[in-house]
Order: sequence, then structure tokens, then C-alpha cells
Amino acid sequence: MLIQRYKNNPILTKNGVPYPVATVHNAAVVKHKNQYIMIFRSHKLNGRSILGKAISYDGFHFEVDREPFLEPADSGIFAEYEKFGVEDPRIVFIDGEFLITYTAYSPHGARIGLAKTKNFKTIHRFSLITQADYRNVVIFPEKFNGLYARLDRPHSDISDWSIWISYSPDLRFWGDSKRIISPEPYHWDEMKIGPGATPVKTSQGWLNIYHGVFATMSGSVYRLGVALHDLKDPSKVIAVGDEWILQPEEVYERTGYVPNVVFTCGAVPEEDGTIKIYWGAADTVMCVGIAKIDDLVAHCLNNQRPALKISS
Ligand code: M1P
Repeated sequence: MLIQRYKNNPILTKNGVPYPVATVHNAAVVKHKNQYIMIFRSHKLNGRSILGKAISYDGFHFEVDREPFLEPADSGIFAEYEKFGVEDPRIVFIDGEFLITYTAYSPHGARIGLAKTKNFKTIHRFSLITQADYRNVVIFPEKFNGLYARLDRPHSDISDWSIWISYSPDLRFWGDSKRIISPEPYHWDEMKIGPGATPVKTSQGWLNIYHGVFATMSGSVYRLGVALHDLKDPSKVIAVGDEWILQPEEVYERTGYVPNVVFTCGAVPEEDGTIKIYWGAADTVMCVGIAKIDDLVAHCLNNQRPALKISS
């Protein structure tokens, strides 16, 4: 098995949150100095989402702040586009600060907000960096030829729901967009795919842990897979692993608010060559598992499929 589930999963549930919430899921996690900082999504009891913060010293036991970390804005441009909630955060450390991308959900659709923090005590909303409808924006922790780069997943009624790349000189204006990985017909991710964790630098390429969705007669199944991107030009996909690396199997992944979902927004590489992969299970609780980075890279390289489907 590529990913060893932590024996005491789930690591965080609504019972660990000191304010009323129905779920704890789809969390970004980053390691900074000796702390693991988790920013997680929760449904409030009215069904709309907010973000909370939790801290850990071992990556497994998390203690949640007394108050939410980010709630929908109540004034200005962000208020208009966050009316239905803030969801699915990702964190990257670059240029001496943490960037948090999150879904800003409103009657106008799903957009991506970018907020900045230096210390996870104060947070500053910077810009809405997509129009509707986008989800799942992860920013690379390095620049390429002086430009920030991101992976994202636009929604479209015409094109399949694929992973795209875009670039920016200033984090506000993004362009040179290109579709680089598509869902594969009648594979585990044929319905849609989306970037998951912030890409992890390895000696053989950027490791992209993403989610893929398959529609069944009893609803969609969310699984995780991996792809490898060129270290100097991440728009070049070196390999996409043909098989998933994690699927819903445990009770806490198969039952809950949305059954049969494993969904990652963050992974933490460790100095010993392992990686802690965090995932929301059934949109209800948070889990973690450990993999070897080399195994995930080999999984991409040894059983590949084309990044873009042949017919597209
Ligand atoms: O319910 C499963 C997931 O559905 C959406 O993800 P996506 O649009 O990428 O398929 C999101 O609402 C996500 O938060 C949720 O976990």
C-alpha cells in the first residue's frame, strides 16, 4: 500500500472544535519551524462554510483555536463574492509569507480568493484571482523565470474539467493559461480532476497530488492520484500515474456528509523522505497518512498514462 493510514484516524472532528460546526474537512497543512499549522474547512450549522485553524507539534494531534480563522467578509468586494462561504484552503510559503488560496462561494459562482499572512494571527485578503467558476488553486512554492505559477481547475459545460496552469508577475494578474492534464475516459478520474496539495519539489520533478472523480449509480467517488511536473517548466507533465493512490475504504471515508470522498488540500514533506498527506474524509472529518516520496514518484513513472487524453 502506497499510503499508510494513521492508526488513530480521524485526527480531527467537529468534537475538537470549540465553536458550533457540523464538519471538519479539506484542510491545508504547512510545517513552519516546529509547528504543523492546519487551516480547515467547516460547515456551520446553516450549511455555509468557514475556515478554522489548528496547531500540532507532531502532525497528528491538533488543537483548534477558540475562534474561526476566516469567515466570509462583511464589507467590500470580498463580501459580494463570499456570501455563501469560504472553502477548501491551500497554503504556500513564498517570499517570506504564507499565501492562502480558498474558494469564495456566492450566488455568482465559485471564485478563488488569495489572502496573505506572516504569522497566522492576522490575515490580509489580497485579491480575488479568478472569475467564476474555478476551484482548487495551488500556487507553486517557487517562481519560474520570475513568474508565480499556479495549477487550477476551471468548470465548463463545454470542456472537460481539467487541470490548467497559469502565471503571474504579481499574484494579482494571471495569464498564459494552458490545459495540461485531463480526466481519462472510463478511468477512476473520468468525471473531473482538480489540483490537491501544494506541489512538492522532488529530485525528479514537482509532485502534484490531485483528486479525481468517477460517477457511479450511487453517487460520485473521490480518489487521489499523482502526477510529476518538470522542475524548470511545470507546464511540462513528465508523467501521470495511471492508478489512484488512495480511495475511500474506511467507514469514516465511506459515510458522512458526502459519502465516498477522500479530498486533499495539503501534504507535508519530511526530512526522512516521507510525506504526510492530509485528506478530508466524506466531507466530514480530517485524516492523515504517510507515504514515501520516492514511492509516489515511482508510481507516476512506472505506470503512466498520457497527460492529455488522445481524443482532446
Ligand atoms: O463533495 C466533494 C467535493 O466537492 C467539491 O469538489 P470539486 O468541485 O473539486 O469536485 C468541493 O465542494 C469540495 O469541497 C468537496 O470536498
